Amino acid sequence: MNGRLGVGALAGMAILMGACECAVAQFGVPGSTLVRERVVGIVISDEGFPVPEPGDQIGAFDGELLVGRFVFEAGGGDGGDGGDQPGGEALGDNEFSILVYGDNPSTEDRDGARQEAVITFKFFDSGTEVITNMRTQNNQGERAVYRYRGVEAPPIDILPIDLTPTRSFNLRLTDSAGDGGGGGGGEGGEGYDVNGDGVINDKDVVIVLRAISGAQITMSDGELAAADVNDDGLVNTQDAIAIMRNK
Ligand SMILES: [Ca+2]
Ligand SMILES: [Ca+2]
Ligand SMILES: [Ca+2]
Repeated sequence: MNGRLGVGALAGMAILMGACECAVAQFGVPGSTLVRERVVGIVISDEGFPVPEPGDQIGAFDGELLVGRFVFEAGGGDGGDGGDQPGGEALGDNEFSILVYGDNPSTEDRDGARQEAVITFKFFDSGTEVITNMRTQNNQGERAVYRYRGVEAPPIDILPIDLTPTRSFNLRLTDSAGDGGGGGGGEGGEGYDVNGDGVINDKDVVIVLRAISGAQITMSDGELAAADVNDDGLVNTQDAIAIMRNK
């Protein structure tokens, strides 16, 4: 009985989906709050990865919660769901501008990104309908950790200027399962940032190697915990290798 109902429902869904000519919003529309931060940058597509095309999307997430979205359009720009550019400047083909909505502290529900939460990004290729993880990088090409610091800005339509703070990060498409998967890597690779400076680079590897070699004999519990990036209770070469792979 249930099985038959299930098949019927699936068939109905398939018909509905087939009939819908509208652009499917793969990442949905994030809830809008007045706490905001804009992230601008470019998408870096290594060989074998999709290149942004009109209809493709970037979703910004705090954990599972969608907190921002950008839709690529022909001739730059976005899908008009809040990522709109101040002054209507056109964006380059691989440029993005995402408005990331923060949690409204006066509501009980989590309706946006939490302050200092690590924001992760995913890319939706509308041609293949494949979703690919993205890595946050700084302008030096180092892997960076984006922690949310949105502020409550007055509504844009009241003031002629946009007071939304803007931060710059580039997003590199990656096949790394990365985010939150497997051990202490944590969302967005924050666990690999041993010294907590927002960047995952050789400095973090060096700290772990120092701890292993005994060169740095006085490490606080906090530093030791940070150095144990795969969270197995030991600080050893596996942690150093994990950082090398994820920087
Ligand atoms: Ca809230
Ligand atoms: Ca670091
Ligand atoms: Ca470890």
